Amino acid sequence: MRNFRILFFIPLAAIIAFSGCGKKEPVIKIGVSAPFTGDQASIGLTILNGTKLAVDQANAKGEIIPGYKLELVPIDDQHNPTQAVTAAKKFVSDPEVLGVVGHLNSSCTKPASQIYHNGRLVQITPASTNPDISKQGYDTFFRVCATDDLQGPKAAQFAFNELGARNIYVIDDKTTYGKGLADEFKKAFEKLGGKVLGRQGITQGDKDFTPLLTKIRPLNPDLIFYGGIFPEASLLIKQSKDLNIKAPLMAGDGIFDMTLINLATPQAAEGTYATMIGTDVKSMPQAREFVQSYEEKFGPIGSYSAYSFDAANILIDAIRQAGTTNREKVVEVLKSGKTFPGLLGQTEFDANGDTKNKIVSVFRVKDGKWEHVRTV
Ligand code: ABU
Repeated sequence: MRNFRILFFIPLAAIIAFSGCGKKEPVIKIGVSAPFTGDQASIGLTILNGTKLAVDQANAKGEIIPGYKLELVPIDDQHNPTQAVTAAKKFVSDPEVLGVVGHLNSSCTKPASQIYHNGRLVQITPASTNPDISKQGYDTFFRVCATDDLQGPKAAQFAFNELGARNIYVIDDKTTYGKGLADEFKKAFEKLGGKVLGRQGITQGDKDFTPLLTKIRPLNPDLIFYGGIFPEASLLIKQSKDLNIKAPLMAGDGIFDMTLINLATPQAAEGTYATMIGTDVKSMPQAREFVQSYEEKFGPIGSYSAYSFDAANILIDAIRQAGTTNREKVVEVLKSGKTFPGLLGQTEFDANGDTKNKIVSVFRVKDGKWEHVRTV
């Protein structure tokens, strides 16, 4: 019996080898990197899922370049700049990778962008909003969302003009994004005539903000502005409510996630404000099909689902237009000033790789959900 098996398997292996059945189909790889595990995973996964949906749909529709299939290569950067640079090096060293969607955190995107530039590999970030990233002169860098030099002032105008805030306290998480956004907010708020009662930096991963909030309470601010991401924001909200601080918390896109509400508790999160770096995608008729397909596969759409879907589709379109697996040609298509239609409207990149769509929306937590207030 054993001899029979050997006699059967050797010719079968030979047939597979010589017929080409075992040969790998040519692929074009799309990298995607963000925190897929850890405390920021719920927003990082919206980037993975939005990109995956775009890649799956492109593969289902047909070939991008005749003979090639798209393959998604995800790498978890754990919102750690060193890991992000390692991920960028891995993508760059694989000649089959023609572009990357990522990263989430500006503190990751900024150092990684140099690696992509050296490797002539296109990077499109769906979420990193620090404005300095696109001022480094890297022509491989592109971004589909608005930046914090718009988001900060728009938030300040909303706080001053619409919420009537005059005396505020500013906290940030000392990251490229958090500090940068808080700086932009503070500058614009003071220019409007508002007063900043104090400012304090915290560290990502900190859990107890009671000493800081106890210091803030007697100042009686109208609003607390936070530059940072939802894990720390949710604790700031919960602990400020526990201390009976009346001031609502306002922050940028980094807190626009259902996890913030769940972690802070819906009761404590009620009345929290967040700006978002684009429109209210979910309510747009042209996004209905996307929302349905996404939710069937992954559950409710999240903060960067639509942004990463557009970023991936723009990248795929650029590869299709380049018609070759040469990275430099993909860069050239994206730099050419072409317009790419998508959920976020017509995306056209400026000379620095930033989208010309400069839209910021305000959301507020109402009845345990994020509610679109208006586009500002
Ligand atoms: N834009 C908010 C989260 C990502 C970042 O810019 O760091």
